[in-house]
Amino acid sequence: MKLPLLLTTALLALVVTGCSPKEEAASPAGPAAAAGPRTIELTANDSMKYNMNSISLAVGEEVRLSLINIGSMPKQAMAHNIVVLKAGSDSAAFATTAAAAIATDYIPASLAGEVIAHTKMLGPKQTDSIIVKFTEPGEYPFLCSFPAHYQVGMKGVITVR
Ligand SMILES: [Cu+2]
Repeated sequence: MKLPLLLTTALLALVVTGCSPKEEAASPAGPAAAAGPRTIELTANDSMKYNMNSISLAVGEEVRLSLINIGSMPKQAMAHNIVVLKAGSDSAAFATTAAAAIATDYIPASLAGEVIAHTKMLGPKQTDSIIVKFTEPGEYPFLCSFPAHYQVGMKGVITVR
């Protein structure tokens, strides 16, 4: 009769300790590090707009760039991605070449060397993310490579300092 009561008390004590906010604050490197890199959430919509066009990062900071297509138009007519290019890349030229690269989901093989990372091409309500880490300061262009979206304004810059 006494053993179950003791166990219950011990478990209760464990739960209380585990939930203590003081403990979390005391060891930020523990659970926080296990959760992975900071996430920057971008949205893309049927008006061909991202929710942000400039992102600032620290040199060496690892982040997850997550893109959600919040639109509802069919994928063949309105899909979105994020393509991050190397600093100094000509993003307008990339967009023009990419528009013809239908077979490779608008990522042109001939310019693959300029691409740091890219998400999948997303239809409505789809999401994808990429993890990036810049070891050099600079201005890194990003864009949506679906035909004509760059020209309408689906582009931006990741500034790394
Ligand atoms: Cu787009």
